[in-house]
Amino acid sequence: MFKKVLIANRGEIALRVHRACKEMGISTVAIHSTADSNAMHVRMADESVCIGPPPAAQSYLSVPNIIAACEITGAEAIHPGYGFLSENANFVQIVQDHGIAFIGPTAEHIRLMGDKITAKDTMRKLGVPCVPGSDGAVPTLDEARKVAAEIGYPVIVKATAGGGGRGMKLARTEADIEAAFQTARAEAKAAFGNDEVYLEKYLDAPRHIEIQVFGDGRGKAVHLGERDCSLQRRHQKVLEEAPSPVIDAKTRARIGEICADAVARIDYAGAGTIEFLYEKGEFYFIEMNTRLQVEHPVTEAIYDVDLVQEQIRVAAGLPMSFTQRDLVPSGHAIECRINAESLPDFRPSPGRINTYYAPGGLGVRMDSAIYGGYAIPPYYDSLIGKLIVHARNRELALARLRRALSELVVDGVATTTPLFHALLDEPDIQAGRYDIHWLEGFLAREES
Ligand code: MV4
Repeated sequence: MFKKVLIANRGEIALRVHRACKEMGISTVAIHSTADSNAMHVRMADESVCIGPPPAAQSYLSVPNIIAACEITGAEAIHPGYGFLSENANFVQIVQDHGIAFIGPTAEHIRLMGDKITAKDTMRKLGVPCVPGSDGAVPTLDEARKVAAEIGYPVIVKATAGGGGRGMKLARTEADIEAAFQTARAEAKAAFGNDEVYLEKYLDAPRHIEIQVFGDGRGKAVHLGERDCSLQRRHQKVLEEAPSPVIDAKTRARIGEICADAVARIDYAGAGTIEFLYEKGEFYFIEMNTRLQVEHPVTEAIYDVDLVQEQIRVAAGLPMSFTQRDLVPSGHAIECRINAESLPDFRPSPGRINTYYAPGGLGVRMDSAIYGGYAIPPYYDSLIGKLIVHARNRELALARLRRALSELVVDGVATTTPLFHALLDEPDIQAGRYDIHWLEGFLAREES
């Protein structure tokens, strides 16, 4: 096992990884920008290295500075967390070229899934159900017209290099296809330096359901069920839950086995998430994320596993600590993303926190790196904490969430906490009756 791990991230996820390391007897190295000298992830780590000025491009994204921090401290492995360099294949290659272990999948797997056409093609060949669409790239407007007529309107034009909602254009009818195609290409070129696009049948009102998978890199893999992440605003998840209110045990086993089998056959290593749109009882693959996700704690709660410790084990060449038979979900978990943003417009509200009181009690987990007196810097993501509750069933989890939210105190900056109180009062939320468009509709109704 590694003796020392460098955590190439900040905030709550850096702390999350630190905690996993300490329980495994591993010493930790934090990296930080000059804006984060007083951050909790730095204070809690065994060692820390300042790697640059506040802008992420010169600190948390600076590959040479991170490699240097490893060499200075003698860290044998890097955990990337989520965001920043976590899905950067070139970074993974450089890390390994320096004799450092990357806690995550191979550069090849990251590259494969980063190209959305290759990802979809690979998954389709592995037996994963996909959204009907073009076979690969659509190079010309003529070709786009032809494919769209075949699959039928509405269609969506997506960038091969996109993902997470970036570089997508909807064409409701034939009258929209020219603009959708040209705009998607132009935006993809500008954003990713790659104007390749593909077409899919547009699903009107699906849910976003993602399957957690985990591989040992040597042909063994398991699934840990699904998370329902349909409640999003501008492609940012707001609240996630597991299990999904609309997936039963048989459906979970069926899609879970398809996903576990797919990643086993490509020798996938570590944690991964296979994203689906789910509509009228059918799953449609859209993308795979080759990292630990923000919402991983809801899966940890119901499966009673530590996904970060498992990532570290596999990266160190050890077998997974469970088999599929060991993985039996129990109860229901819900996560709320607490952002330092002011409602109703979600404007970032960095600044000093006066008082912080974290909720607690049975079935409550608060993953956060804030503290009373901490100044939230304006340079990074506005996520300041995740409140995760777990209870025997969904109704009890909702009641526990209401109780825990009412205990939370973050004084001095605006947060998204009031939104969750409002959501808990909604009959649709109480009934689990929502799709990927529900939240935007709710927020529009609240505005007026
Ligand atoms: C779609 C879709 C409808 N049909 N693809 C947005 C993010 C990216 N991961 C995929 N996205 C979508 N792809 C087809 N064929 C609708 C969306 C979408 C969405 C998906 C998940 C969660 C929230 C969403 C909000 C708007 C659109």
